[in-house]
Amino acid sequence: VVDVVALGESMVTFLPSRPGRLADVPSFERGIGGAESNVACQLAAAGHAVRWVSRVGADGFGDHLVETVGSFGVDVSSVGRDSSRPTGVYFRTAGDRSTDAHEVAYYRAGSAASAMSADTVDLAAVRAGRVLHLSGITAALSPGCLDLLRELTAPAPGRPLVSFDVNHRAGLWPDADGPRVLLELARRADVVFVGEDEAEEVWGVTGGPSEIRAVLPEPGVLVVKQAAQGATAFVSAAGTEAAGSRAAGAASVGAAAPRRRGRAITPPARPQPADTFVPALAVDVVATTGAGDAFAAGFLSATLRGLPVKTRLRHGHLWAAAALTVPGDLATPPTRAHADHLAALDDDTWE
Ligand code: KDG
Repeated sequence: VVDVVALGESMVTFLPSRPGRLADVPSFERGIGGAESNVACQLAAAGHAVRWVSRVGADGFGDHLVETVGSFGVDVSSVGRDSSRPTGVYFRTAGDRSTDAHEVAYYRAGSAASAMSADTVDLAAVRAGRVLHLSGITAALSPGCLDLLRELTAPAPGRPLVSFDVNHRAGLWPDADGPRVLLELARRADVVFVGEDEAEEVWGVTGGPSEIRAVLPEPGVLVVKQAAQGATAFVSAAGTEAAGSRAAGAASVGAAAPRRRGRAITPPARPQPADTFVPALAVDVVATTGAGDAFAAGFLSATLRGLPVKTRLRHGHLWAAAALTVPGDLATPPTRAHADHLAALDDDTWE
């Protein structure tokens, strides 16, 4: 049984040898990046059965990605190779420690992964897990990729639990469609991750977690990440029972609940379910890239284990703390026993 399938583009990543502007950095060290494969690698490192579905070029960088993701124990047998399109790469700078402002230069237009579509990926392999993890990055890659995400998030009997990280990357959207498309996809998912600052940037929502929930009431679980402050989860009674049990494999559920579509961004006039806030851990941040992916992986790991929502948030923070303290995207998550021990500490210790 596959626990989680993650679908998305991964790239060879070039990390700077020293701080400074992209124009000045003389050399870079090779790593790998890709929001969805980051989630996959960390879940696999923590012992979950994980598959990554994507496409890479028939080139050395494609080999490197497949070999490296595979070395975490991720099933890469459904990653397609494209001999006419290259593997994407990107360069980034170290950024400013206090503001985290860094430069990113993508070389991914026309990449092998941008040609993902319902015709070029194995849909049965994509839908075979208990959880399907997707992100808004894929929606921006090409019209075919967007159609694929629409197909995978459409309500369907026996659909896996769909996890969606909004992951707005302003530089990837060729037009002004991003906000509308990301909201449409998020509304169709079961578990949604979004940053508080991200929601402001994309949808202009300034009022914090409750206001974000008001524009996104559909997902059974909505997690609003509030950077160094912490994270708030909203869990709706019906959605969450189904979501939790589907992921944990405790019960079989039928078709996803019918969803309302095409609504304007207007807060609905109905009571919102309770929220749970858990503060983040204070760590010495080395680089924030990949921390959101680590948080999602930790939260999903605890979801797969049927743990309560507060514990899921704590696991998210623990895994994110590991990623925040390394320069690359990927850190080794804490062992299950260690994370369980830390997540069980009392509220005073967590605050
Ligand atoms: O979340 C980290 C990702 O942003 C990084 O690995 C690169 O996937 C990436 C992207 O498209 O920005």
